[in-house]
Amino acid sequence: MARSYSELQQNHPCFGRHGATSGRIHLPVCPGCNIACRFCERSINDTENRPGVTGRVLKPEEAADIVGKALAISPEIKVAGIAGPGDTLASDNAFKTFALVGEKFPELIKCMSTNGLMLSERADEVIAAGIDSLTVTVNAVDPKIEAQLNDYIIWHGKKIEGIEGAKILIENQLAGIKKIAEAGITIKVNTVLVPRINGAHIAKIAETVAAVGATRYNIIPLIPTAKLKDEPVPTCDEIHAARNAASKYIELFLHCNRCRADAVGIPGKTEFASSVYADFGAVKENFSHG
Ligand code: CLF
Ligand code: SF4
Repeated sequence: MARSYSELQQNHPCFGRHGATSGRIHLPVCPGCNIACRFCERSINDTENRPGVTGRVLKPEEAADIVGKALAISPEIKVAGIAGPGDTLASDNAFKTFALVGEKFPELIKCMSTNGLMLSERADEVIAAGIDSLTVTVNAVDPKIEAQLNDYIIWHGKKIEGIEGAKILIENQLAGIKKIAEAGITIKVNTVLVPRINGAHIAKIAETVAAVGATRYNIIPLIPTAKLKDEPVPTCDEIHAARNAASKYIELFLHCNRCRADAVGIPGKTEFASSVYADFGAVKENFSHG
C-alpha cells in the first residue's frame, strides 16, 4: 500500500507546503530516454552512441550501498528517488533498484519520476514496485504545443516525430496518471515553463492533469539549454502568472530546487552528491525531471 498524501506532506521534501526539512537521495540508474525534449542536453542518440556513458551511471546492484553511505552522512534522508538521467520507464533499472533498496531500507519512501510515455503500459509494474509518489512531466496537453517542446518519441522501437508523436505521448501520460492515481499513489505533475510556447497553456495543463487524478503541480522555469538555449529565462511575472493560472485547479508545489539526477540531501539546504558519488564521477546531465 502506497504511503498516504498526508504522510508524504510530513516526510517528503517535494510534497510539503513549506521549505524542505527532510532529504532525498537520487539514484542515477536510468541512462536512456525514449523521447527528445528540445530543452534537454542529452538525447537518445547521445546516450546510445557514446561508449562509456554507463560508466557514469549507477548500476542497480550498487544502489543499496550508496544509500547506506548517504544515510550515514545525511540521516535526514527519507526518500529514495529515481529521476534519471534518462527516463525511469525506458528500462528495468529503476524497478530493479527499488527492489534492492526497498529490501534493505524499507523505511524509505520510494519516489519515481517519468516522462510518462510508457506509464500507461507499465502502470501495473509501477504499482507492484511499491512506489509511494510518482512525478510525471507533462509540458502540454495539446499536441501542437507539445510538438514545439519535443522533437520525437521512440514508440515500440519506431521514431515518431512532431504532432503525431506528441499526441501519443500526451495520451499515454494522461491514461497512465489515471491508472496510478486510481491505485492510491500520490502524483505530482511537473511542467517546464517556456512562456513563449506553453505560458498561456498552463491553466489547461493543470485542469487536465487534476481531472485525471494528479494531486500536486510544480512549474519549473526553463533553464535555456540545447535547442531552446536562445529562449529567454522566464521572468518573475511570467512564473507568477503561470502559478496563478494553475492554482485554480490544483495545489501547487512551490519549493522545487531543479535537482540533478544525482542530488543527495535536503533540497535547497544541503548537497552531499560529491561525497556520496565520489567514486562514480559526476553525472553529466544538469536536469532531472524530478
Ligand atoms: Fe526527487 Fe522528484 Fe522525487 Fe523529489 S526531486 S524524484 S519528487 S525526491 Fe523535488 Fe528536486 Fe524539484 Fe524534483 S525539488 S526537482 S520536485
Ligand atoms: Fe528524456 Fe527527461 Fe531529457 Fe526529456 S528532459 S529528453 S524526458 S531525459
